[in-house]
Amino acid sequence: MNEPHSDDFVVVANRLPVDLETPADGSPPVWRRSPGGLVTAMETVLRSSGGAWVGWPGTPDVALEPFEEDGLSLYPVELSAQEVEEYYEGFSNDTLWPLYHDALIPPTFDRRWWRTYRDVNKRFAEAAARAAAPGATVWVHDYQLQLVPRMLRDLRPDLTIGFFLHIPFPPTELFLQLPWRTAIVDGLLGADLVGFHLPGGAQNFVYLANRLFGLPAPRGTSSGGTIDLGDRKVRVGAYPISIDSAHLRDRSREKAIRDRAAEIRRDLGDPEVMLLGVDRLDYTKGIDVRLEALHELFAEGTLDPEKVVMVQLATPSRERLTAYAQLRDQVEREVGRINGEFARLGSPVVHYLHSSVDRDELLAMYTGADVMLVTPLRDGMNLVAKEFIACHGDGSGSLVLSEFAGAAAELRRALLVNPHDLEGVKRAIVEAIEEDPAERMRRMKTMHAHVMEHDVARWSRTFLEDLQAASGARVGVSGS
Ligand code: ADQ
Repeated sequence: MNEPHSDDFVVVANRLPVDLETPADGSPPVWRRSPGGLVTAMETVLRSSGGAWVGWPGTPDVALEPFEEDGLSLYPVELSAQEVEEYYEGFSNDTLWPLYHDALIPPTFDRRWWRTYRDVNKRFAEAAARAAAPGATVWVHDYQLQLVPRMLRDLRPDLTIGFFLHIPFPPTELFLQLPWRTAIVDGLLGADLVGFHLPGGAQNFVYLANRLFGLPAPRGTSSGGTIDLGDRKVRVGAYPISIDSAHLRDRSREKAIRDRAAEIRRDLGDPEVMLLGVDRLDYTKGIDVRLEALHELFAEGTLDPEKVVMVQLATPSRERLTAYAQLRDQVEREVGRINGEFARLGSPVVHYLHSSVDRDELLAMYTGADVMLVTPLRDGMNLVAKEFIACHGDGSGSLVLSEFAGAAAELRRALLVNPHDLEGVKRAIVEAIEEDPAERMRRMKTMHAHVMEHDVARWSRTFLEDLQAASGARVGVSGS
């Protein structure tokens, strides 16, 4: 078999960093960078350290041998169309995703989906076991793979295993609704270190492990601690993820990006204020909230549609799920309503793109925008907020940020809003536009300095150092 050699460092995630796409014109399949925050973050980490990546190539029913790509060993995991429907669209995105995001829509509890989730997690664990060299470090990611740490430990007790959750870990009362709650917590406890974005998530997990397994009170601090399983210890902690800040800052200063930013503003009709939203089209992101606020501000005459323009980028996401199709209709109706009432011929007030844009175009949009609107009802971190800040090293620009995004714990100088409080969101948008320029610059400079210092390299370094320490402690305890 033409397998790459096994690796000392292995990332396991639902998706590979590249997706296999089959063009409609019948030409051969091509690899494209896959979307989302996890790939953005981990690709930066792995490209600098080397290693292997285990994941699904994004197309059902394709069996691929492991292969090398740009210095990385990629181990594709095959999923059938039915598994994609039950493990990915079903249990991951229609059970866990809503449950972990405050049950914004009711989670579906389906026993068949659960069985498929378990089977697919087993397949990922087996692939990771094949990819990992003796004594290797394996870093498992996200809500789709919460059973993998335990399954992998059973297969390969020699490994150091870390797990990081990219979405919020829910309040315990919500988590306890899950019929398979004990199996999920047990799955995670297979890791040496379980990481969350925020201390609150870590605390909830520690409490649940304690309650579901009747373990002794955990030792530790308010941001996590150590769970003692008797024969083994599991460390739990908070690791707020970030971005490749210096890279984005430097790129945003390049002439080509700045020229494109100016050109975008010209194309928008040289508005006095450019508002920007950038999201996957997801009901957690509060796209409807900001559109409703904007509609009311125009209707009341607080904002002038001749002077203020909004751009909303919405990456297509999970389109086969009903809640996502309904959200798309709702957002598009609201965009149509605002433009119908306030636009002039040839000059829309809201420019809405239901597509992904390439990285340079995105940087130009961030650089050119005056106000970034990040209003999720719940979000693990939200990298978009940090990306916007990285592109405003000159101190320009304002960030309106939901208190319910993980990023709000760090970006305290943003204009923080409760997205459920429409009047508050409206006030923050007006404040962002009318704020004293010196105060605006102080806010942005403070946030920019924070994002520069707390970048994704620091995030992964801290996690991996703690993982090594946790695994050292495990070996010490078990004597193996
Ligand atoms: P996501 O929910 O995908 O991530 P986010 O953190 O904002 O959300 O990351 C989205 C990424 O996709 C960003 O890098 C952004 O630049 C990019 N993107 C979004 N829309 C785009 C568009 N139209 N065109 C091009 N690029 C676009 C999950 C969690 C988050 C958590 C991350 C990382 O839901 O809470 O911050 O993982 O842990």
